[in-house]
Amino acid sequence: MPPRKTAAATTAATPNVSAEELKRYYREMLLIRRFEEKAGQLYGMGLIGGFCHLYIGQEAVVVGLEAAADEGDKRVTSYRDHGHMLACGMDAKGVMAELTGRIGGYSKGKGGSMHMFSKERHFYGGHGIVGAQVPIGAGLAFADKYLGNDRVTFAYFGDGAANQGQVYETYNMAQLWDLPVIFVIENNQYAMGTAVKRATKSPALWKRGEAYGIAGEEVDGMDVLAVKAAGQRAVAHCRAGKGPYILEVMTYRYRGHSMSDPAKYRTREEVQEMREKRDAIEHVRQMLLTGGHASEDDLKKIDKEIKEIVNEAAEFSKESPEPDLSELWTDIYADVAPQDA
Ligand SMILES: Cc1ncc(C[n+]2csc(CCOP(=O)(O)OP(=O)(O)O)c2C)c(N)n1
Ligand SMILES: [Mg+2]
Repeated sequence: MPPRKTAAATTAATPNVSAEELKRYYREMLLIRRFEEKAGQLYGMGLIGGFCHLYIGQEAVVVGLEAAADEGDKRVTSYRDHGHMLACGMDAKGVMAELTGRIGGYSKGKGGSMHMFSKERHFYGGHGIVGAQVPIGAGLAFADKYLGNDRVTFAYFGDGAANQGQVYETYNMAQLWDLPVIFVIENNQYAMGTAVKRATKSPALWKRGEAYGIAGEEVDGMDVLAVKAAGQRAVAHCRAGKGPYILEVMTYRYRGHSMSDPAKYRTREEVQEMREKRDAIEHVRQMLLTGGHASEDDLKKIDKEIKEIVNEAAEFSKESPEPDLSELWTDIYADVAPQDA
């Protein structure tokens, strides 16, 4: 990954960002990080079962792209989905309670980490099958095109998923039908224990869209403002009816693939270097401080607010009861076929 510009240079190059916006991004990224740290703790305490894939390190990707989205736009992603839910406005309590398998969770505690949805926030999961969300994303975009509105869909997937055949079938159809879908490749450098360079000889994943005539670009995913700017270009392209767009967002996950990861495929030094030199939250923090947009005290206040939200979510997720056995028989079939989108 190329070295990032200094905080001062980045501020100078992005004069159109207000202090309020910067603070919002700081707050949103911090919420994801603290939420994930808490989820990791609850997992360690045995309160979360099954798999749990944390998003720590990748926060700028989803916060930057949500900053480019409008109300009514849709999103669908993989199992590494807690950050996406929080960033699109889903409630931390409902997400955490789902992780602990409680009735107050988004799927009444019956789905867990990889099976949450919100019709209100246009969040369509949470998919455990690698790459499965990509054709689903194209389908969501197809619905919007069919209905004649100007919504766009963000279909997030990983560098590993980018080697799946269904991704390319989807590219072909999406371009053929000019579907308003943004394919977001979250390139965090690894697919479980496999580094990108061990899995492909053509590392510019976004360029694979060229074979189908799909426009795209690579973005620094540790810079929330760069992500937002690229997101705006992608959204404008889709809303103008020009078809899909690919964003390959270069990022890094600090934690293991899931909570059970022997971490033998990379060195501690590599992770430490990313944390120290490229951290997206620290980057915005420095921009706020050096630009005189916030004081240490202002930031401490934000940190405290976020901690409270996360602690409340954790309390709720412990106190909310487990679903009753009768819930086994509910939410299996839809009562009515959805008519709107
Ligand atoms: C079809 C399928 N094959 C394999 C797996 C096992 N698996 C789960 S996650 C994963 C790696 C995916 O990596 P990537 O797409 O880079 O996403 P990341 O975990 O880095 O976010 C694999 C192989 C699966 N869940 N589904
Ligand atoms: Mg990956």
